Amino acid sequence: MGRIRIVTADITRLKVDAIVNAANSTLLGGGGVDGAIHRAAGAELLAYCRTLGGCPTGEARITPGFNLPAQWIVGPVWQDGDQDEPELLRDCYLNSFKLASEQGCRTIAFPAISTGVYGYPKRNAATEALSVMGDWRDGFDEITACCFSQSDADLALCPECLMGD
Ligand code: AR6
Repeated sequence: MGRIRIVTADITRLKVDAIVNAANSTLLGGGGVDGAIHRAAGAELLAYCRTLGGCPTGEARITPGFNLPAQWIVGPVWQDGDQDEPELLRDCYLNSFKLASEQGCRTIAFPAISTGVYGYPKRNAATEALSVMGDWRDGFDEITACCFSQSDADLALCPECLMGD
């Protein structure tokens, strides 16, 4: 069974088989982690994404990493908690795991999907993320939950999140 680690880092710097993006449904770039990944991967990534025709919320698409190993994912837009957001967020993680595993990836890193521009409450998002990660431990050597600040990492380490309450 692989380990799950919670780190504070810039996801574009991690040496893993696949990194997951939190893109918008066009896949044509944005701010936040999406912008950072496009800058680090280079212009070839945007050219490749133009051929994909977008990606609906909850689904995932995979691309070569170009200057880094990158996989793409769309996070759900948080509305009021009553629009299937938890299911859609779980689908984001689930479909990313499926694609990465089909490609033979053994290590994978996720940002905190939907918790920035999309406004998904961070603690709820961490609970969902860590729960799906737990379901996929057998298929990977290492799953990294990549937080962008120490306070986000502390939040993900709270007992409620780790126990999936
Ligand atoms: N490494 C790791 N995490 C990061 C990095 C980084 N380099 N940069 C930001 N984060 P967001 P969303 C964290 O807004 O909420 C884009 O414009 C950040 O602190 O990037 O899913 C897309 O194009 C936060 O915790 O993604 C979409 O339009 C987390 O990554 C929209 O934003 C996600 O924040 C998607 O919104």
